Amino acid sequence: VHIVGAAGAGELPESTPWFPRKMVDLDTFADKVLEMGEELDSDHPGAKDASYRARRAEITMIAKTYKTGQPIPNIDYTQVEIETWAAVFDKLTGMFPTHACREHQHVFPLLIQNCGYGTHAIPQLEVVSKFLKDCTGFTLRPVMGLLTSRDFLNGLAFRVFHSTQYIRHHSSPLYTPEPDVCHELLGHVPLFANPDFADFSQEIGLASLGASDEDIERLATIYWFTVEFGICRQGDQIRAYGAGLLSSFGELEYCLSDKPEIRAFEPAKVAQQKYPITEYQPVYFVAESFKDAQMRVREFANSCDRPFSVRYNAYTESIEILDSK
Ligand code: NLE
Ligand code: FE2
Repeated sequence: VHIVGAAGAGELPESTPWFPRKMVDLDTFADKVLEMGEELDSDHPGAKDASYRARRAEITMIAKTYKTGQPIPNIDYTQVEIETWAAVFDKLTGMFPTHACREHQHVFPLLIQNCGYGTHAIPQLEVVSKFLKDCTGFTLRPVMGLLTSRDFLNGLAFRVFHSTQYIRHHSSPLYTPEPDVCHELLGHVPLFANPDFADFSQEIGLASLGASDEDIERLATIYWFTVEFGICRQGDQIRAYGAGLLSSFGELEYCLSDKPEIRAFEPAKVAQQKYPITEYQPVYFVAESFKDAQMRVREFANSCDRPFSVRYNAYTESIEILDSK
């Protein structure tokens, strides 16, 4: 294995899409958000609520100006926002014991003890990010809304998770098609505190660096059916580990019912699966364990047509290019 030097951009094939090499390169993603982000879709429950829109704009300003290394500014959440959070929190914590995977259940009490999880307040990203850093080296970065799949997945290579800070509209606590702070804090955060899951997520991120558009599409689909909507076998039961399930009490109930179709987690097949983004998933894929899923994703990544491989150097917070392929 030969490591191409840090200034080795010229040594990659010219057709290689740009990708972040250093943590600070993530600063360039800040204002490249997709439609559903900055401007709300017309069927979004908050679309016609002017004060909701103004509040979102206020909160997303933080993400717009955030730079690597800065503490994430706290938000002074309003009473209405706290009530929405409390309703979601209450409902979901009642379901976690019977629906969430054991890794999620293991971490949840630690979040209550260390990060202010509870119904009285919405936990702040900065506190949560520090907690995750101690657990697995993952950190949070505020984001204005949906990034492109490429940018979002590239962040995971650095163990950086882009997280929204605003909350869903108070009229729809049960389900929202887009990420919000309930989704990030109740769905994603507990899993990123688990070492195997952190490795698994970073594996997808590393595979995405400099990948072709087609491979980004495949990796984003795998991400969708694992990190967002994954279910896993635990003993003789099936449990949810995907954040989109763990933050929606409507879909959490539904995904373990006999209504959806369940298939085995085989990345090459998962990568081809079409999916809706504004309603419950018709199909879920069941992983045997995070380690097993990671091995399968690694195999899949090796089958992608990228002429180099990469590894993350945590000491320098940068990507090393390996020309071993
Ligand atoms: N449907 C999820 C929820 O209501 O929390 C959000 C999914 C974001 C991909
Ligand atoms: Fe998510």
